[in-house]
Amino acid sequence: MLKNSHEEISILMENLEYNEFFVHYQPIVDAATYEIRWIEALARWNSPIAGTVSPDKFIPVLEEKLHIIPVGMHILKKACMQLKRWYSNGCTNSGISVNVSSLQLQQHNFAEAVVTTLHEFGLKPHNLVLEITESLKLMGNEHALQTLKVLKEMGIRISIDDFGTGYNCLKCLQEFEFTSIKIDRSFVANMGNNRCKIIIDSIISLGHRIGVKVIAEGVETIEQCNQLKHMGCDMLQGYYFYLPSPAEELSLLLKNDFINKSMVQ
Ligand code: G
Ligand code: MN
Repeated sequence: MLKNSHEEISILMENLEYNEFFVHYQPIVDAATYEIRWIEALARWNSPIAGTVSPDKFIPVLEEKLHIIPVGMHILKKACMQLKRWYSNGCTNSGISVNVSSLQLQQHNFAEAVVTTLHEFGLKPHNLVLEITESLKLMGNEHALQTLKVLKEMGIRISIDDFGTGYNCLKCLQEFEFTSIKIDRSFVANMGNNRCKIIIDSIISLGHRIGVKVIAEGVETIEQCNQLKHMGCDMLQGYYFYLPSPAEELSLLLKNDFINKSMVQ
């Protein structure tokens, strides 16, 4: 019986086929209106041997083996293709948010590859957000910072993911003008704790004082939702609103939501 340990996943990944990876989609909503602003593309892996493996387990192995570079691009392309499809079917006007590893940013041609992908699917830079984690590896890497600057100047939004968990988060904010901050879901999960609430409140004020939008991820209950809105959080994401779902499931939901909205306007 496979327990999906780091070693076992490493072995499974030796004969990797990129089409074993697929994408689930989870909306990010406006905290005031609950309208869908962005749809995050979340990588999923269906190993022919081990079945579905959690991203918390397979992403570190992909990074270690540098597979994250082609797999990350594969996910970006799938996500852009799906967004194009939603636009063509009149399902939504939200943009797509894609996770990017700092290892991808270190590639010399990453910015060009992103532009080529946007062109390929007829999308505009403002339709795309790139979510960056692994701040530790990002800072001090001039090429990665330069890549981010180039992408941002083109109009692509850059979000810092899992904020509050990396050692260098504040340094990141000093070195690069991110467009938004995503508060890590571990803070949201512990909002019942007063210290945690103060930390969230402080991240929101900090974000607003430096002119960035603040998103809370991992919102699972109405209490968390109301408190985050009360604290002035701009956008919310989590099981309380939408579970990560296959594109087809979200298509139906987006279409209905979009039709309802256009009828009111
Ligand atoms: O690192 P990043 O924030 O991109 O990771 C997102 C992961 O969090 C996804 O794999 C997704 O399935 C998961 N996720 C999304 N919403 C929730 C939630 O409300 N609670 C929890 N525990 N996990 C969530
Ligand atoms: Mn993310």
